[in-house]
Amino acid sequence: MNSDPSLTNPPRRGTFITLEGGEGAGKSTQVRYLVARLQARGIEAISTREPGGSPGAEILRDLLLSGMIKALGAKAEAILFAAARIDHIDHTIAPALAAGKWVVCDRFADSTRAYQGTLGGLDPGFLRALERVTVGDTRPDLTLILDLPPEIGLERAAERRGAGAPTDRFEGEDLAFHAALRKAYLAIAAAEPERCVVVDAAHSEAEVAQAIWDAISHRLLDADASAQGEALHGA
Ligand code: T5A
Repeated sequence: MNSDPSLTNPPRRGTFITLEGGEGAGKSTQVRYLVARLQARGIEAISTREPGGSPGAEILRDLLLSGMIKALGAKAEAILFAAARIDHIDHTIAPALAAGKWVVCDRFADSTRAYQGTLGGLDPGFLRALERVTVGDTRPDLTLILDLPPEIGLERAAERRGAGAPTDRFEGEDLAFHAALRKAYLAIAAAEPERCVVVDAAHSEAEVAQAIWDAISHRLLDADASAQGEALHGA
C-alpha cells in the first residue's frame, strides 16, 4: 500500500485572485507586484489577463478592443467577452488551479458586469445567466477592486499611452460612463463583501501594493495557516 499522501492525493486547488477597476487604476502594475511577492514566498503563482490570457482569447481581445464589435451592441459584446473567458478558463486558469497554483488575473467576470452592464443597460438577469454558464465553479477566492476617481485613472492611462496615440474601445467613452463604472464596481463590492476588498488606488504604487498584500494576508494566508493548524490539531 502507498503511504505517501502526496502520491495518492491530488494537489489542493490553487487560489484564484482577480484585480478589477476602471481605466488606469493600476491593475497591471499591481498584478506584477503581487505575483513577484507571492513567488518570493515560495508560492507558485502565475499572472494572466482578460480579455485574453490564452491563444484563442487573445485573438478575441484584438477584435473586442479594436471597437469593431461596438456596432453589434452591448449584448453581443458581453457574449464575446464571455466566449474569450471560456477559452481562458479552459486553457489557462482551470489547469493552473488544478495544479495547486495561485492565479492572479487582471480583470475577470466583474468587468463584464461593470462595463457591459453600465454601457448597455443590460438586464441583470441576462448578465447573471451568462456569468453562470461561463464561469461555473471557477469563481475568484478574492477580488481586489482598485478604486480611483476616473479623472485620475484616465490621466494615468493617457500618460502611459503617449501623446497622439488613439484610445481603445472603452477608454474613449465619456466621463459620465467612467463615473458610472466606478459606482458599478463599488456596488459589486458592497453586494459581495466576503469576496471583494476595495483598495484605495490613489496612493503610490508601493502603498497600493502594501494594501493589497495586507488584504491577502488577512483574507487568505492567515486563514490558510489557521486551517492547516486546525487540520494538524484534528489529526
Ligand atoms: N473589458 C474587459 C470589458 O468591457 N468587459 C470585460 O469583460 C473585460 C474583461 C481591457 C478593456 O476591456 C474592457 C475593460 C477595458 O477597457 P486593457 O488594455 O486590458 O483593456 O486595459 P485595462 O484593463 O483598462 O488596463 P489599463 O492598462 O488601462 O490600466 P491598469 O492596468 O489599471 O493600469 P496600469 O497598471 O497599466 O497603470 C496605468 C499607468 O499608471 C501608472 C502606470 O505606471 C501606468 O503608466 N500607475 C500609477 N501612477 C501613479 N500611482 C500609482 N499608484 C500607479 N499605478 C500605476
